[in-house]
Amino acid sequence: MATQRDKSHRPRRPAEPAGGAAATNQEISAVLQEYAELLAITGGQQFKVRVYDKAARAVGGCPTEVSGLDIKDLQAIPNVGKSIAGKISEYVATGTIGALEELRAKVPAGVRALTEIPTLGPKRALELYEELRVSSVAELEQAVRAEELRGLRGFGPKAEENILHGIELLKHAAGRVSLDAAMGLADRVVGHLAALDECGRCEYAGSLRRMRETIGDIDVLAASSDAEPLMDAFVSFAEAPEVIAHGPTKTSIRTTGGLQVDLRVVPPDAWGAALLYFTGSKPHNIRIREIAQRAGLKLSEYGLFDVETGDLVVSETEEDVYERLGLPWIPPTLREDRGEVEAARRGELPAVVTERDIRGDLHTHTNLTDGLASADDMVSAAASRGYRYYAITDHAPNLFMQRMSDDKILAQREQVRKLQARRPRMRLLHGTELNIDPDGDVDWPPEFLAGFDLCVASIHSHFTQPRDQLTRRLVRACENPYVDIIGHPTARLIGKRPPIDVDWDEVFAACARTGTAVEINSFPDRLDLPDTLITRARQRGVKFAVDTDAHAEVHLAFLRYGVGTAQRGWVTSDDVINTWPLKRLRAFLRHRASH
Ligand code: DGT
Ligand code: CA
Ligand code: CA
Ligand code: ZN
Repeated sequence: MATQRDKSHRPRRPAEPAGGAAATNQEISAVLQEYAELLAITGGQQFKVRVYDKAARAVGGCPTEVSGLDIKDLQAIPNVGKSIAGKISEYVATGTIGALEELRAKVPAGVRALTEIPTLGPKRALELYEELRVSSVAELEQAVRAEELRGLRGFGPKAEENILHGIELLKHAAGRVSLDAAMGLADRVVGHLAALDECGRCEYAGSLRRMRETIGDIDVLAASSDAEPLMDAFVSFAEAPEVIAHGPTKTSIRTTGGLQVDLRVVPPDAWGAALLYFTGSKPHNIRIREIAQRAGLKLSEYGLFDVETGDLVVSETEEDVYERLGLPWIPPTLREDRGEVEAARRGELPAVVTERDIRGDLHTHTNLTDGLASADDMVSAAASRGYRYYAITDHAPNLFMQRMSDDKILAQREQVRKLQARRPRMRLLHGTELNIDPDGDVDWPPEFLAGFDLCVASIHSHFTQPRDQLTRRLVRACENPYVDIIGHPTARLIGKRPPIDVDWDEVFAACARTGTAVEINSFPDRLDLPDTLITRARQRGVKFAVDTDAHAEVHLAFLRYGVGTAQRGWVTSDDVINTWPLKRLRAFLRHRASH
């Protein structure tokens, strides 16, 4: 998935690939996506725009490193023909694409600035640019507020509201990137440093370790008695052409993607206190510093000290520090000062769900609809993760562009049976992702729904209905005895589409009453439910399904983000239906249909 960073900071590779680093799939995908958008603005043919768009998604979901493929193998990627394959290899070799540069030159910078607004398509951006002569987001905001759009054809009050909302989203997301973009980079940096002889422990800290939904900058911490080689290796990190600061204990770089990474090197015996400090959050740190103070101690990134003697008390591990303060170790995902310190003190910290607890994925797609891989390949990938069960839930017919039919889904059911015969250790479930229509109805009648092992139901359209209608819509979906899980409940796309406006307490009450699970969707641009709503649902006794909504094999690994989000909502494994043994899960699913 693309990052939330605005596109003006989008990865721009220099003509010479920096330090010979191979382009990542994510980066190539972003370049193809940009090409599609520029084509759309410059009046390129619709079908061509769509092909580039699909190719961008296919590259993003490709299980192998695209930069290592030759022209022939590139064309095996869905929607990548000869011409796109040529562009990809041009990009890998030179760091740019001639045709892309031409398109970039054609589009006025002002229009590109306006398309940063997530709710404004390229066509409308161009119209506004030409009609109003506005060429920046700020100018457009001013024009909307001065009611200058009122005279334009096709821009009613609803459009004004949409634009202003998009500008809000943009401001909110500015400078932050998705969890996945940050995690990929952090893993590479940590791998790069950990390979050095001088490097002891090395971990990322900050908001990334706490799994916040977006990341401002990456904080990497390393333990070493000899910091210099680490700092030197860090500044020569291939993806970082810009060094912001280079010092003996802290060095900061900015990557080609525009993301800042801070490295701090601490002596090995200060590791625990430093990791605790730089993991944050700041409010959490403040709370535990207060506890230290009351005990006559002083806590800093260097350790826990006795105030009177100035002696170091402990600091080697986080556990040491917490323990000396009378606390159990608190998982990083809980460190937001949302009551975790009090709970820890009382010995009431939740045993939050972990990735290891998850026994299967209950929301996944295949290339029968908009997935990129076959059922066979998805099932193999699931099996290699050690899952005990796995559900295939392709889109149902009312999402028209997916062209699902009764025949196709029944044929898939047969195919799943055959795959099952070859997989005695993993139970395959045949399901579907239904569309909750504006009235709360779903695609198929009860008789047909009864044939599925499970049904996820999600909102994919009419996101801006009034609050009471959206609420009723979700409640009705819960009341459908065949709906087992509400998929990506708020329908938000982080930085792109706001969450729907719903009375969540009413919906969660309906979920609890009807035994409908709520999804925690792991896709990095969804993370839906968000952590604060998870807490509210949990307090009402709602059960959760932590799913990936995978559209490619690689997406199955997004699970870590869903689990992290669940942890941020203090969810335990008992709260999550896909940690349960198959028998208990089946009973939960059956119970629904017997209502
Ligand atoms: P971000 O980067 O905006 O996504 O969020 P964080 O939490 O990673 O924030 P960042 O990078 O500014 O700082 C990393 C951690 O360092 C932060 O979570 C807590 C710690 N920290 C930074 N400045 C302070 C401070 O002034 N006081 C305390 N107690 N902790 C701080
Ligand atoms: Ca940070
Ligand atoms: Ca930082
Ligand atoms: Zn969906």
